[in-house]
Amino acid sequence: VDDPTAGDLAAHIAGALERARARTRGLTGAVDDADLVRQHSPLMSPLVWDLAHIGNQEELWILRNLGGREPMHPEIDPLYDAFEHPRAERPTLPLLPPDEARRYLHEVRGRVLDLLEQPRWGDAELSRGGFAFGMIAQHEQQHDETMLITHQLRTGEPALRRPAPPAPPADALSLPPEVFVPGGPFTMGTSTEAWALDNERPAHQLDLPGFWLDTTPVTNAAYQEFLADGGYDNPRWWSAPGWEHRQNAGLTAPLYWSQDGGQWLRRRFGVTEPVVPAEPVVHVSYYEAEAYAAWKGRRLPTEAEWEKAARHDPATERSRRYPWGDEDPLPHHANLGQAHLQPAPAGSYPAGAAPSGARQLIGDVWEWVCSDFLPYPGFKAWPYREYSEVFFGPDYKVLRGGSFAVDPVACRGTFRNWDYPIRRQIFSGFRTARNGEL
Ligand code: AVJ
Ligand code: FE
Repeated sequence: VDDPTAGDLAAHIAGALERARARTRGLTGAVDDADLVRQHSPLMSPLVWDLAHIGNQEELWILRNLGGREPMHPEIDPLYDAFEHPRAERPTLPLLPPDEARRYLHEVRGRVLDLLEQPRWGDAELSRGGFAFGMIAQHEQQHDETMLITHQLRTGEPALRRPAPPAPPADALSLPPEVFVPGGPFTMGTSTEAWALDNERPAHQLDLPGFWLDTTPVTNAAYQEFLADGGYDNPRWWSAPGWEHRQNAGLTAPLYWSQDGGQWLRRRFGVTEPVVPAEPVVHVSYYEAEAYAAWKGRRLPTEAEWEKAARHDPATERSRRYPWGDEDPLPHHANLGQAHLQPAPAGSYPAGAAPSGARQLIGDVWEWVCSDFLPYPGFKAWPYREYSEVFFGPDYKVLRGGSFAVDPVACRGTFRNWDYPIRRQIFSGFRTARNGEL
């Protein structure tokens, strides 16, 4: 989507919107209506809230703000404004019942596709490169990941079809444990990626010292060594806020893990199964990631280090869109788009490796980095402050790279996610780094 021609752009947009909608239908059609209106965790909205919120944001940004149309149902707007009601409160609101929510999404989408066929879409800035449509396709996919998190939190019989797990990589055992990223300048962020969101902008130069980075995300096997060594009981490895949280929340292992005799089990989408040693660890908080890294005598990478490892090409001295190059993600590059309902074994996706040799920077698990969520120099909130700007500051830590639940449209080498350091219902893992020269 860097600079497509107008005709291709409309087709590209229609494809991205339909892909998001097919996924939304799958996630909301997998359970009955009673399940859609139920709250499965106070951390999450009922699925029917996400559903109508998707339609409401599409109406707001495409039909009203881009196309200049009148509101369709102004009385429902406050119900679906994420800042008016915290998630825990949403089940008590007079939400649209599932059938009405589905009808609303269908009506909005019909009008959006009509607008897409017009020679001019409206507001010039929002139209540029199809940005407003791209933002809305990403928004729906982001809520699809949110709904997948709700599915994972949900108890009871499995509801989702589980495709076969990805096959292990042929060369996993011969991979070096870490790769070196040479020091020097690199370009962080973007000013040219048409559908990049405000917090990814603008491109700016940074000069970093060389550092070493884990070739792959930290695996369950490695994490289990931390558990076996009493890592959760030794304050030495934890930061002060991390240890306080570990005590208050009674953390003893990643979320969804349990022990049966000597064996670690995990619950995944309604099925309890053995923890697979070769898979990246997932459902850990920032504080757990930080403690593991300290125990290893290492640290979490900074956000800039992560992005340099994922994008910098020393041969051309420019930043790529993805670790493998500028080509949009294909199934052999990365585990994305809920093609599998789990991360792939560490070392998978050799075709998606970065120039440094690091693998799985994109897809599989979101990776905690040690940086707070802050604006880049020259940041401008656009098109609304509530996407990024209101979250900047020390309360949120950044996650990079996207999980198996992220669609390619909402994933780039520059994409930034953020959450509270205590959160672990998200598909979060990490890799570690250390200072040093080659
Ligand atoms: C970027 C994933 C933190 O889900 O809270 C969805 C994305 N913003 N609707 C979130 C978002 C508005 C956001 N994250
Ligand atoms: Fe939203």
